[in-house]
This record gives sequence, structure tokens and C-alpha cells, in this order.
Amino acid sequence: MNQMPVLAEAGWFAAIRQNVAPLAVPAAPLHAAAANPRALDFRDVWAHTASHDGSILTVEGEGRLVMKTAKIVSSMVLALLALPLIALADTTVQATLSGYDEVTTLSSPASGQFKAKIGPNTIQYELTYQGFTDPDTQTVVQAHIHFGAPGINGGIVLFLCTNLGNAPPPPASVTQVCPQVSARLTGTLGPADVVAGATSQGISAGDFDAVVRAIRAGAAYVNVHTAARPSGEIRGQLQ
Ligand SMILES: [Cu+2]
Repeated sequence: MNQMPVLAEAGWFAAIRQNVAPLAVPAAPLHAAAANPRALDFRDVWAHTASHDGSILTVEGEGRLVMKTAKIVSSMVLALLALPLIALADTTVQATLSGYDEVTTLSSPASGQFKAKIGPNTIQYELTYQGFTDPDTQTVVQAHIHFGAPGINGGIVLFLCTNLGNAPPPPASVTQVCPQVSARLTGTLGPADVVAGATSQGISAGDFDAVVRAIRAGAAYVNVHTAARPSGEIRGQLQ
């Protein structure tokens, strides 16, 4: 292999490395090559960028080899540049609901699960609950996300369902009915759905960003209320 394409490749490779370095992606072979550009060899490029299907080794002309190597390395660089975007993408939070997490602590046969995906200005959620078998407690009447740290009760910030006619009015989205014994509810909430229930705690109506910060900080919980336990029968801290 002669020196010309190797040197050209090394300079180009060093330029790519400049772009990649701020991402702090481990790339030991690339660093080694940049520290000593003359040591860079296509075999290194191939070994660290191509799939091991051997296709590169079958290329006949060096020009084509450079082109093909460049394409593969470009794909790799694009993939590396996408990493910060992936890191900023949707966040998933969840909670397991039981009477043991209520304040005051309760013994209830019921249980529940909550999962949500937080995106820009949206919370896509799924709430399931079951086991409300005690005749005194089996009627679910409403469910919410509250603003409160573990072991502390706090105000309502988002409605998940209600049968009490207390749903937030438009422009909030329509609040669905709570099935009384078991349910799988899904929905999407946004800034217009943030109610004023936690105003005295510093989250005013519509302050979606504050709600998301609270959720991410572990300072929000899901609460399912029943006729027998109007302040909540099963609860789960979002995390
Ligand atoms: Cu509630």
C-alpha cells in the first residue's frame, strides 16, 4: 500500500476526530491513529468501522477502497453525532401503586401500575389497576398525579380519570371516566391539563415544566381514590 492515500486518509480522519472528540465517545483506535497519523492503515480503519463481512477486502482499486472506507466512516460519525439527540429524547417514568405507599399507610387488596413517556409538552401514560374486591372499597372514583415527595401528601397537578364531575374544564383535554373495579387507561396530557391544585406548593395551573421537573425529581405520585378511601387507596411514587 503506498503512502499517498494513507496520508490523505489520515488528514481526513483527523478532521473527523476533531468533530467527534467533544462527544467524549470512547474511540481508542481513532485517537491512536490521530496521535500518529502515519501509523494509520486501512486495515485499522476497516477493523474498527466495518462489519466483518469481508466486503472491503474484496475491493480491487485503492480509490474505491478509499471511497468505500469514507462511506463507512461517515456513517459511523453520523451515528456518533446522533448520540446526544438520543440522550435528550423521551423519558420514561413509572410507578407501582399499593396501599402501603398511602399517607396514612393502608392495607388494601388492590394494586396498580403506571407508566408514562415524557416528551416535549406531552405525558403519554398508561394506568392499570385491579383488585378492588372489598365491597367497601371496590368503587374507584378518581385518579390523579399529585405533587408530593415520598411519604408526604400534596396537591393534584394532573387528572387521570374521575367520576365525580370535578374534571378540569377546556382547554384541558377531556378527562375520562374511571372504571370502578379494574381498568387499563391510556391518555396524553399537556400544559393545558395542569390544574391549580398545587399552587400553594409553587406549581400553578399550566406550569407543565414544573410538573415534569417534579416527576423527574421523584416528587410526584399517582393516587387512585375510592369511595371508601376518598383521600386515596393505592399510591405509587413516580420514578
Ligand atoms: Cu388524587
